[in-house]
Amino acid sequence: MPYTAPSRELLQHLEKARSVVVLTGAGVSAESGIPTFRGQGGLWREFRPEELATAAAFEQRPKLVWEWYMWRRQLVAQAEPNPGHFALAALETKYSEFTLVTQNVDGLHMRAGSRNVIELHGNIMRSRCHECGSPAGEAALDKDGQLPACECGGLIRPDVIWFGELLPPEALKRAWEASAHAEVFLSIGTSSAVQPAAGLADMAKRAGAYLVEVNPDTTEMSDRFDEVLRGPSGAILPTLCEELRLNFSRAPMFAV
Ligand code: BV8
Ligand code: ZN
Repeated sequence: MPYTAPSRELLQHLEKARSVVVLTGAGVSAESGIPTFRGQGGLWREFRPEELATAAAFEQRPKLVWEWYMWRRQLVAQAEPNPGHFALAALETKYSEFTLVTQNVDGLHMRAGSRNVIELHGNIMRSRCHECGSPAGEAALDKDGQLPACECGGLIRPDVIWFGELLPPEALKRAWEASAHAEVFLSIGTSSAVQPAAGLADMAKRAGAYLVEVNPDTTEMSDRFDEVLRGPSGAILPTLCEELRLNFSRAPMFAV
């Protein structure tokens, strides 16, 4: 698929910047075989994510919601980081202040070697109690369909943030602070449809950052970006690294 090459202006900004913020969404993991939320692959059985990723859905149909997450967990377990993930890990090494804010819950950025990662929406491979919030490791629906329960009696759920739930305050504060000081803000593989994550781009813009969108399609915020690179992140981000003379391997750079 043809894609837009980074402009000279963007390369100059990236050469001179001290602080860079990247916001990623499901599109970055699409080339790792994980379906996006709102693309054609986003459906599971006859449900849309917004119908299942809520506390109400879990309270009403915990087994159905767990089955959706078990299906996604095995997709994540089989997935490998793609060149876009590795390119972001390489990009991070170039800056003293680099923050990768992700809406994704698949952990692929850390597996690719990214270090300063903020998981705004949690992590699908972890579980926690829906009542008391205690961490519950990787507790899951067992093969007989038994729902995992906490000692407090509450049901255990995936450790992700559902619609209508507050984001982890510490993570959100760090993401806001980083965006308010960004000199370059790259929004990659997100439809910019979900708040408060999508609002980070506006914060960076108000702080005078150079805003770049990397996405094969237009999004509801495309016209607010200084530059849009139309195409898949798995192709565009390695090109960006090559233009910045950053070499990167496809293997995680740090033993994790
Ligand atoms: C909150 C974790 C305060 C779970 C997710 C009414 C009532 C309650 C809340 C609201 C309301 N109205 C609005 C809200 C706020 C709501 C919201 O924003 N709703 C939207 C839908 C309108 N937000 C919340 O509820 C947040 N909490 O606001 O709390 C509050 C509390 C009570 C009442 C009011 C406010 C919580 C939001 C977090 C929800 N959890 N996920 C899970 O994963 O199971 S969100 C979910 O959407 C994922 O995390 C996902 O990452 C995120 C955003 O989606 P994208 O990542 O952008 O994915 P998408 O499929 O949309 O797009 C993919 C893009 O990639 C596309 O553009 C595509 O073109 C592109 N692409 C495809 N291939 C490639 C590519 N790009 C690059 N390369 C490729 N190869
Ligand atoms: Zn509990």
